[in-house]
Amino acid sequence: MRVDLITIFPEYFSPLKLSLFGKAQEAGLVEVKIHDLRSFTIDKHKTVDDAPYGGGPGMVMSAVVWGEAIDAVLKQAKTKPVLVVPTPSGNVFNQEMAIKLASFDHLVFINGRYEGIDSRVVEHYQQSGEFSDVIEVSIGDYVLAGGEVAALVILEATSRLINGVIGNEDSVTDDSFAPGEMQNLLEGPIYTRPPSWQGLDVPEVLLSGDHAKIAQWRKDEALKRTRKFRPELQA
Ligand code: 6GU
Repeated sequence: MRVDLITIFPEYFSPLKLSLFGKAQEAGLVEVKIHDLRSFTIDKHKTVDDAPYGGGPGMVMSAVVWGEAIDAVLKQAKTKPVLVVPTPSGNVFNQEMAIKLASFDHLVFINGRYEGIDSRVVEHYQQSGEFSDVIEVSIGDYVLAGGEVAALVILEATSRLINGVIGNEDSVTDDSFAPGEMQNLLEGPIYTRPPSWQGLDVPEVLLSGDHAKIAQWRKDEALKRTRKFRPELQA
């Protein structure tokens, strides 16, 4: 997968060098390019924003500058990419969306700050046909200062679903929210050695070696936890 990230804060994406995502890049499974939005400005102050039409607080990011940056990324594209637009006013991100994003071979993230990006940017690229899809996505019901952290969240959830990125494929299929047996169940408690710690013992059943009984116990515990924290998932 190829990922382009456009931002006024390229340093926000330095964690992508680490851990699974870093290894995925070294292994050639993911190729990431970070672009500084300011390098596409034309004035000497490198302005990326302006006051909102109609008044109101804050500043709006310029469609002109974003258009230049996005067109430059499109020129380098080998296949039609998907445009991902992190915004608190998008669809709420979930595992199903992560699975969908993991199936594409090129994602372009445009990461706005301030009050957001001039709405004509999304409208234009929805119409132009240069992207196979334009996806506006929120990571939850709260407001961040910009899209960068949301893009990191989306990329972490997405990249671990790409074949070869995770060593143990089972840990993907056993995920809470993953389609299958455990869909709509939160994962229950987990333990490793020692068998007793601070007076707390690992549940007997996990030491029994009875795999059917263990699977049933895990399902029961998952159900208990789901009823406690996320009853709406069961409905
Ligand atoms: Cl994607 N962006 C911003 N700025 N705030 C958010 C968000 C995204 N998702 C939730 N809050």
